[in-house]
Amino acid sequence: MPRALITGITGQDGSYLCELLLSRDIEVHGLVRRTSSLDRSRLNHLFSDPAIYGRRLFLHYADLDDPTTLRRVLLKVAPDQIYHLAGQSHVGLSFEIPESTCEMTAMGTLRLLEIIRDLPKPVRLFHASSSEIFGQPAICPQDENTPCAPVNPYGCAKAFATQMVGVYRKAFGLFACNGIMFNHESPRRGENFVTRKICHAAAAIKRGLQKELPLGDTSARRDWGHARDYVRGMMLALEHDQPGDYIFATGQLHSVQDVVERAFATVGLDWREYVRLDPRFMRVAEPSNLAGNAARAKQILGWEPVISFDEMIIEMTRAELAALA
Ligand code: G4F
Repeated sequence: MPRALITGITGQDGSYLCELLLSRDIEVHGLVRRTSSLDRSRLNHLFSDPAIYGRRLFLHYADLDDPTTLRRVLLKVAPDQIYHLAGQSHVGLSFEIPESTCEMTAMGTLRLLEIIRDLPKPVRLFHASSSEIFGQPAICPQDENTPCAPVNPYGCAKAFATQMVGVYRKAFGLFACNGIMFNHESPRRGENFVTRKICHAAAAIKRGLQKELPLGDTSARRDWGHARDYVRGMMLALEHDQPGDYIFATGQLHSVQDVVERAFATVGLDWREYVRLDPRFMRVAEPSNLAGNAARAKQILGWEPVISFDEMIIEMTRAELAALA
């Protein structure tokens, strides 16, 4: 049975990827940080299944800023594939904690590459990069050759990590891939990201549990896809016989306002009565024109997103309604 190791297994992408790999008869090992929080809610259904947890799914304590432990776990698990998804992923927050963002996202990736380089058994690496590396690009849509021009600390950290993956692939012959992921959402999205925040608020207002929805820039536009589609791309990248970089995107832009209107329509409320501008959620700098051209992923991996923007926002809002029932 092939063996995969996922950093960031308890997050949105990690949990979907874990389910996908288990369904393909791949043994899954996850790295988790030893913190006081034991919130692993996205994986609870797998942990409580005795046929899976401890038999085909295993967790290990390790941190990206603790290379000794990381190396020890990698030597013990001896994975065939590593999916590197961990890191501080909130763009707004990266302006408040730039040093720890770079420490985990940039240096954490470099540490992992250094360890992989020394492993006795060759391993395939997938690094979850981000459209934030492009910042405010002159070209739209962006592809794998669009220059990096980040406009926030998170984008800088991801640009460093992405380029290091390319350097290690060329210099040391590692099977290392970058997936340049545009925004991807789901009912498992963290609550401080805008789609989940809006869908949750629409449902909570409908249930009489919340009165209003404070938002930042509602004219901001993003290329939003569904996380389930994007983790399939990750797996396909490592199944291919050659390593490479791939854009994973829908190519379609929607505004935060579009999310608001779709979510509130799903619960049958008029958004105008509840949404208000709150400067606290405005960003110091906003990327613009971030839409991806995923032609390479389609041509080489046969990857295409199948879940539409509308389907996704409806699914997310209904999930919130169900959770608050
Ligand atoms: O949902 P967001 O916080 O996502 P953002 O900043 O685009 O970053 C996400 O996608 C990137 C690309 O895949 C990832 F690299 C990154 O890790 C993360 O997953 O914000 C989306 C947009 C922004 O323009 C923001 O300014 O929504 C705008 N916005 C408006 N009001 C808000 C709010 N964002 C948040 N989080 N909260 C608001 O109240």
